[in-house]
Amino acid sequence: MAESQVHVDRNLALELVRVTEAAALAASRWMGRGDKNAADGAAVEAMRKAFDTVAISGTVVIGEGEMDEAPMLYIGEKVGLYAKAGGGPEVDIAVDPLEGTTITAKGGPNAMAVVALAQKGGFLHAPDIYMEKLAVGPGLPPGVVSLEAGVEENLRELAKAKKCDISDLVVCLLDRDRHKEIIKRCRAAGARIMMIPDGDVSGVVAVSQPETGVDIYMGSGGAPEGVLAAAALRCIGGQMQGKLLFENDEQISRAREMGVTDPNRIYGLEDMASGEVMFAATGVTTGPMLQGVRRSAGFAITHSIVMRSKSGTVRYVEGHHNFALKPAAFIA
Ligand code: VTB
Repeated sequence: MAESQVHVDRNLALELVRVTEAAALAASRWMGRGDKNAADGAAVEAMRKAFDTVAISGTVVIGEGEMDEAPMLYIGEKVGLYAKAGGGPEVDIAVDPLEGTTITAKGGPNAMAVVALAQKGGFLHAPDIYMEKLAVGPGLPPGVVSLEAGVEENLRELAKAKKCDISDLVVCLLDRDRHKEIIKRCRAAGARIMMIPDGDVSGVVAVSQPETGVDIYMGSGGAPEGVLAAAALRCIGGQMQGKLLFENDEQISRAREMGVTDPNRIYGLEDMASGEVMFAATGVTTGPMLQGVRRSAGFAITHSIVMRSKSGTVRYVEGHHNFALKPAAFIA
């Protein structure tokens, strides 16, 4: 293994938490204020600044959009302490500074700031289109569910592997009209359903957290969010498949430019996030995965998760932030 990769592995996981903490702290100021763009903008800016202190030479591969449509954290942007000077470990970065902008604007549950890091070339360069997703937790036979199988078959096979009835299973998916058919078929098969308003990164990750009660994630959501969720599952365990859902030829040719060779390909976990991967998220508003930011005068408490694929260690980090002592860049 290259020297630089050893360095990545040893030192970076906790540094990533500081990046998601900064974004979550900034976004939390906008909770329930009805302005999702302001909430998102604050998270992006704080995350971008926080990256400047992280000892990497990073390239954003999943970000806020193309260079001409996003001022910061755009795809291709170099971030990190060594981004300009060179040196330092070269890594690829996937970000969603505020996963759940509408949730935050409404003060709803389960918004969070998310970052993942991989060795160079480790992430699928997913275009900003929809992805069909399917995920189940760890400890199940490989291929127990598949995007090639129907809803009923997947539920049947999962129930068999879990030695339970289909009626014991909980399917999580985004509450969207486009999911009417899946919902109908799940209900007809006897499964129970948990619909989430937004935030399918944590929806997917929920399959690997037994305390959430979610057995399987189905349905379509953002492709970039799919890659972030894949990074998390690489660390925490579980199975996931993703298929890009192209709506027109322009999207297909754009994806080809980004390296997608087969538009019909079904991606596995390793195809979306390979090699050594790290994942960090900080809660903005409270959900099943993380507590949201709690603020008082000059003080805030954050709750984060950080994990590494190499060790499989999952850490929950509670940060107590004293604004009187914090560098201005981290207080937004
Ligand atoms: C999901 C969800 C995001 O986009 O990926 C979703 O995780 C998919 O798009 O929080 P639609 O909203 O069009 O269904 C978000 O909701 C962010 O926009």
